Amino acid sequence: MKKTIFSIAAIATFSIGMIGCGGSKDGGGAMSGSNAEKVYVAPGEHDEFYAFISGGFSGQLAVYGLPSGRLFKVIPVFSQDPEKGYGYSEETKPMLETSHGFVPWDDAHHPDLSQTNGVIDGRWCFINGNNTPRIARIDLKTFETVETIEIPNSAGNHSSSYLTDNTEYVVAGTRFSIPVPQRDMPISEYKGNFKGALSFLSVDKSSGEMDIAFQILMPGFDYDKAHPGRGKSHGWFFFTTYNTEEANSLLEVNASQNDKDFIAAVNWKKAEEYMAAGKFKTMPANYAHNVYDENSHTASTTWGKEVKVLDPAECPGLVYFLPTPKSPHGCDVDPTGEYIVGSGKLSANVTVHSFTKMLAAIEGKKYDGEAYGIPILNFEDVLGGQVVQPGLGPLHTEFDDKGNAYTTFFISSEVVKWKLGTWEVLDRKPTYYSVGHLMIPGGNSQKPWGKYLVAMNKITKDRYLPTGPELCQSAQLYDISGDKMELLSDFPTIGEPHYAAGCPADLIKPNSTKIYKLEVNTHPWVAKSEKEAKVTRKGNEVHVQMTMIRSHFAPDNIEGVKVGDKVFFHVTNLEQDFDVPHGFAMIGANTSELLIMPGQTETIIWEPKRVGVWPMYCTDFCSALHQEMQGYVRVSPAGANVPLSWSLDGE
Ligand SMILES: [Cu+2]
Repeated sequence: MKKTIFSIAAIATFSIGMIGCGGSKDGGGAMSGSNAEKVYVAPGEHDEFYAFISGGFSGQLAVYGLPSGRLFKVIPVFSQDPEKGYGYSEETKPMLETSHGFVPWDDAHHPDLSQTNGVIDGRWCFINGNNTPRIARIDLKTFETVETIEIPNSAGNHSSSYLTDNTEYVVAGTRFSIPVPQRDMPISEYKGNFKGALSFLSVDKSSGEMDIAFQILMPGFDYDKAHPGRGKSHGWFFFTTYNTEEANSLLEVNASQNDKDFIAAVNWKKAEEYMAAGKFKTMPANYAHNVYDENSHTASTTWGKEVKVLDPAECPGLVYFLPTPKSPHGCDVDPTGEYIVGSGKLSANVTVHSFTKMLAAIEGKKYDGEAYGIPILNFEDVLGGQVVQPGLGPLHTEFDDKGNAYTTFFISSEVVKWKLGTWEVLDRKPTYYSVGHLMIPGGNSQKPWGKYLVAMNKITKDRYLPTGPELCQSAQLYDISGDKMELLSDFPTIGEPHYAAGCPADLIKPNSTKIYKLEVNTHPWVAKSEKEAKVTRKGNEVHVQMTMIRSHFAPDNIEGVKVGDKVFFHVTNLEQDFDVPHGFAMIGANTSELLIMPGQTETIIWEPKRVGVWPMYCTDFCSALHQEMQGYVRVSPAGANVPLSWSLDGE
């Protein structure tokens, strides 16, 4: 066993060493004259594409423009963000609620954009949290996270979040199999007892709201990646599995024993039939469903108490296993829906399965045995073709609109372009270094826009100015409009740029929200004008309904607060102009600032601990008199009888 570990480590070290010394062979370098022009977006001009790049272990989602690689916004999703007050303000704290309590961090991996008829429609972006299994939905009108839902019976929510052609479902497959239901049992009894849940969440056509429609309780493998069938394979979903050995320790060796693992092909249309026929079991569950209301600017949590579960052994035709070379990672479906690309990390070739052949094999009932009641098809019967020895360590594949596929190779650190159907390698370009995912705008739909390719790299070594032991991770932009790929630029990313989704800016830009309308604000503590601003006391709770407009708070002098009070600042931004947020900060508050958009109300709690007169101020530079946007709160001793009063300019 030890020998195997050493040899895998040796290959990795050798390869990284090799590419580290390689340097660029792109003639004049990536930023030679014409390439620089291709990524140059003149001041004031807009980029052609949006790219939504996951922040990986930052838990967030970052918005970039292509081709410039400029960062526009970090959208907080699964992690608290003091810059925006997300997860700190009373209104947004519920977004991070889970059955494990308040979880202010996650590991965000795979964004995917909503689709209509297999084409990106620019409405929502979904992304998964791996660690405490969740899926989030971001509204692309406001670029805010508006929903998070926890996935019960799941662990390491990795084969997630991918969408079907009409956004009927977003899926969440468990990476780790676990006891279902969770219980106290010996780990050594893993095999045959642990289960892997594949969850299908329905998405409401108008509101976008998610609901767990059903789960399929699969054998105890690891469900790594997934993609929907599309076009001709619409109605199916494909998941790569590894650890079909069902090992529970030293997986780098023990889960690499089988020559082939599986792609699980799930017929979700069939699942709908079984659900309608009542073939499910209802299991008790407890999961948080958090929804942000745009009018009250407030999130709330409801608790799911049960989940409907299908057992594939009792539902013939629901799931089939396609053998695929060992330890596959990516599971990618081409724009026509015919080809399912399985990338065996430890395989010399990239194996492509044929959907048509799969249907024929199922029709002919040609099986090569079964696993836990799920039929296994013959490898040769479902083989569409193989790209022979294209590189080392294939991970992920995306597609352009000309019948080409692009696969990343982690170990040999390159992107390889190959032809669907003929399987010939057409081009290869190095990445700097150790590429994971790649993204072509629309490359995960029936309609890719095959102009640019973004490679997301794990290691950057000598690519940027050093910043101590921690270097940025990075994306690289390639022009793929011609026969040969051309490296155009590098740009650093936040966290780990795990995966990304992109689309033409025109699908999103015209719908972007500019302000929240004050007249529809239904926040219970809103003050819609300075006249409505007031301070009220309920026991030791002091509620300040404060307004802000360039460049003052109302009120800006408050007296009668005492040590031991809990002061709620409910702050409404009265501005009704685009791009005029105000911030709010209070000295000694054990929380973040508030960043409040025009028309919005947000709340922070301040518990003053010391007697004195304490200032507050606006944190977001809002006008020429931004520095004048300030005020004071007088804090008296606990037993004092200073009456509660508030004023603006003495009134
Ligand atoms: Cu201000």
